[in-house]
Amino acid sequence: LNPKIKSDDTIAAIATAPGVGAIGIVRLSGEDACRIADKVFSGSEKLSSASGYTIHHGWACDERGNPVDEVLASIFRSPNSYTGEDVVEFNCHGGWYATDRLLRIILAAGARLAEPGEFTRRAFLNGKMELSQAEAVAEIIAARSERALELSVLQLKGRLGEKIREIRNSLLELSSLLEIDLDFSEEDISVIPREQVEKILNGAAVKVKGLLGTYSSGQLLRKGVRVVLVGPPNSGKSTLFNALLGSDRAITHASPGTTRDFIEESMTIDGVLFTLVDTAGLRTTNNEVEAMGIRRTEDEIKLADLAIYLHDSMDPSRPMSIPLEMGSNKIFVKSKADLLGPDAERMEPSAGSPDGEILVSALSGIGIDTLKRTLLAAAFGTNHIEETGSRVSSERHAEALRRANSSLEMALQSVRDGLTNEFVAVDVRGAISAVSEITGELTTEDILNGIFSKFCIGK
Ligand SMILES: Nc1nc2c(ncn2[C@@H]2O[C@H](COP(=O)(O)OP(=O)(O)OP(=O)(O)O)[C@@H](O)[C@H]2O)c(=O)[nH]1
Ligand SMILES: [Mg+2]
Repeated sequence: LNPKIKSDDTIAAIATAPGVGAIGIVRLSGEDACRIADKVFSGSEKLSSASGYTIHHGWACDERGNPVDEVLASIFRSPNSYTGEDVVEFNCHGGWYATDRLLRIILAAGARLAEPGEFTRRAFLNGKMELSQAEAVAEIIAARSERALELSVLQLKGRLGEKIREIRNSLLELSSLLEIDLDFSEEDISVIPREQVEKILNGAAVKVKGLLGTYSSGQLLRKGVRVVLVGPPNSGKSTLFNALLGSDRAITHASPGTTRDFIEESMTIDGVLFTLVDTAGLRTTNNEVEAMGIRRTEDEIKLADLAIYLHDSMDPSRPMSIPLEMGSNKIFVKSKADLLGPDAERMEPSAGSPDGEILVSALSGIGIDTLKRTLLAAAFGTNHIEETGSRVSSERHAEALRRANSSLEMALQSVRDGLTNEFVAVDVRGAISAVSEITGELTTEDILNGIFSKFCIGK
């Protein structure tokens, strides 16, 4: 089932982002990496005879010997490289053209353009890293906040893998005990007492559930928290949006119905990425364009992780009633607190007060910090961030853990129902397969394609 498909091709790709920059990197990996590199490299020494962990200065030249760029070639020898194969990394000049030109002469010299993620896929297939670590590489590249980076780095260091291996090892042990037990079943001896089976199963189930419990916060830390600002026209949504971002991004105006389309921008609070969405004010309108904007607001509420409902402090009408199905997590804000006079500051309720409104003034800044703290608390609970440690942050891992969990539940049920070990063993094997998919002890071509196709070329 484990298609350790190895391709003999030597692959090449640009590893740096296109655009103006000091250095560009083109890398090669495969058996012929040094030989192909030598065809384009002219320096004092042949790269084919260079040893690993050495750097060589020279010129990259095209097939007619014309210099293309001045380069440094770093040599990594199998198995001590990222992919486990021979790797050559050319540092050339960055920019729009130089790196591209170097890649083209390398391809002309016999390398094949790498598929997205193919370097990392080879690293996994050659046993350089677990599958969850390979995924962490892509997550580090995609990280857009300190917390997202932190989480991915922990995964790259193998923290998640360690926990998965713990679970897997205990279940493998149990599985082999159950197998032995099956061999003796004719003779009516039990090698392993039922209580012990139950204890091991419970232990694994607790760990699996523990990991699953970290998923919602893990996912929010990785992807960021989407927060939509909602309220009647003129309640100050756009002004608050700007105040939270600290920039004059959205148009604000005294006339209601200013914002028509939604606008989104990102910010961080405490290293966590938040995407704020400013929307068209909700009201009944005959204006077709405004009505279209309002429909988009309703869509945005459904998409968001959190919704801030604004109510103008000066507005005598009752705060808008919110349809139940809209947005799971709501924060209520009384806007324009400065208009309430000098007492407003004293009236500010503490963060997270149950269904209390937070008094905020986008103009004077009253309540902005409270609102930020409330956003963090609403997304993660009050002591979320203090507890560090690895979390499950990918749907693929969560889905595998859910399967492991239900297999363990079924195994436990079989034990409680007094069924024979045969039944227990089947579900234990199911749970082992599920957790093995996370680290990649068990994998399929489909799983690998799903993971690596999302990578960028050159990684
Ligand atoms: N005094 C005071 N005025 C505010 C405050 N926030 C917004 N306003 C004013 O209220 C008016 C409406 O503000 P916007 O931010 O455009 O309101 P909105 O909710 O985005 O309105 P629509 O886009 O029309 O739905 C503007 O004249 C703002 O200057 C505040 O904190 N204090
Ligand atoms: Mg607006």
